[in-house]
Amino acid sequence: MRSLMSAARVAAVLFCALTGLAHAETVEIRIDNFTFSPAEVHVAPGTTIVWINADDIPHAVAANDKSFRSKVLDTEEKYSRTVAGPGTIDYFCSLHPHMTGRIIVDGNGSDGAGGH
Ligand SMILES: [Cu+2]
Repeated sequence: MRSLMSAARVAAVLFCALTGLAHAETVEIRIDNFTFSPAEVHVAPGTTIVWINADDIPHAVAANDKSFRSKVLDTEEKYSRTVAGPGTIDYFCSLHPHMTGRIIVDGNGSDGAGGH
């Protein structure tokens, strides 16, 4: 009994350590009025991007380089994608190609990456 309890405790601590290491950040991009908002985001590697269709018509998300493509999202539907990077990911709405957005995945060291 006692060993079972401590095993559970170790598992819990391990879980915390792992999630901490993963640095799981989430960035939301809302789709509204034929616009990705914000249209350009700067994120750290490992960030999960969540697109939410807040428009009353369907939209979809597709990478220019075809690395990902969502299904058609109805109102309030979501699509998420974790980006590795570093690099720039340009994407568009496959139903309305004039809708475009950009994800810039910055390197780990934040110094020098931003600048003014
Ligand atoms: Cu669209």
